[in-house]
Amino acid sequence: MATDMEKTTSYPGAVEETYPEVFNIKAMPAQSLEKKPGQLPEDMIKQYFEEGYVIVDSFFKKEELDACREAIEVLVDDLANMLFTGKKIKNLYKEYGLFERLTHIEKEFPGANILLHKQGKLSQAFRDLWSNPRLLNVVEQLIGPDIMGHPVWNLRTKTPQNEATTVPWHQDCAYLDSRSYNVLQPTAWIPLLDANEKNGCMQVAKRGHLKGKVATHQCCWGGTWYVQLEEDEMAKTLDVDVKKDIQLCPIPYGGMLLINNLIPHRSLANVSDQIRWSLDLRWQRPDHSVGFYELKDGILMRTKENPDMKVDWDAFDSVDRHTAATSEMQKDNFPEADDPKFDTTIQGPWMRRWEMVHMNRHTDVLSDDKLSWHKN
Ligand SMILES: O=C(O)CCC(=O)C(=O)O
Ligand SMILES: [Fe+2]
Repeated sequence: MATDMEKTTSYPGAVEETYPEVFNIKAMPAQSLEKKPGQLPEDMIKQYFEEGYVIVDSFFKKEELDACREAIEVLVDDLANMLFTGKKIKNLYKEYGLFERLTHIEKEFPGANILLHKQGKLSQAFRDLWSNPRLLNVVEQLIGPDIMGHPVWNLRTKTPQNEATTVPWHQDCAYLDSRSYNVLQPTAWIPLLDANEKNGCMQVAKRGHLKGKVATHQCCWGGTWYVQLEEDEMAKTLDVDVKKDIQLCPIPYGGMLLINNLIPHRSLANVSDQIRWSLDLRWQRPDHSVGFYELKDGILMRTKENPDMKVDWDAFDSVDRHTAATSEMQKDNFPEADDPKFDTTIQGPWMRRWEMVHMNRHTDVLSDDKLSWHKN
């Protein structure tokens, strides 16, 4: 029998099972000799499975990403108008361009960037990018011909020196329920300008996915809603050598970073004076759970039998994942925000999967019940 000293506290996110073969080179689909448009050389696909990431320096056509830039300009304009009409800001800052305007809005209404991050509708340009046939051809090299978009996609609104968009070390599975722990869910991280060390590009811990295990995370990091993975834990559980294995991933405009969902990664602080906009989009095979707590399903994009299918975007967009996550987590009797449109907090079920080492304005609305794993 375990003595009190030997008892360890366990959290729902922590599981002992490991699934290396779901994520390592054994999971690489057979590569056909004849390449479809956009497909990458086999050594790059191999690198994805062996190292957990691969940088594709040049992939998109200029007009594909320029369309996303224009869509973001519209989103920022809509946000400015909403804040102005709601008397939260006194100036629309129309004279500033895509890489500065939100920073000025943010100064007058701190958290404006979070409102934009939370808005869950896909602009047409984002839909086109996510289901871009050349991009899906690459995804096919990673997971095979049956492809579903994962419900967690993000527009990163990384204004300069902003804690809320400086994402600490994590494995993406740590945000999902345990059904995702044995599902390969590749992410394409796509910057909308040259992303580099100064403006807060990504870093990965090479080969940290090879154990096939989700390490112990904690919640929440600083004043944010993010889970965090300590470097010591990364070294201990995932065999990462934090001196040698941390890889900076600068990505030029037009390129992308492909990451494995078990690779530890983070984004650096943006110490430039421009906003580091990026999109992260995920996919997986449709015959596995997306692991998103039944809050929102994936979106089918392609099957072997029907590679050119029509994607049902409206059905996907009809569920707002942030609203679903928040209503699941808030105290029943918590006073509703004055106007939910201006609520700059984020909550989600990942907050009850890990030890809550730090509470902040995002976690204050959680019911005790939702934090009661220790009573189980
Ligand atoms: O863009 C960032 O700052 C973080 C991105 C990230 O964690 C992801 O794409 O999974
Ligand atoms: Fe991530």
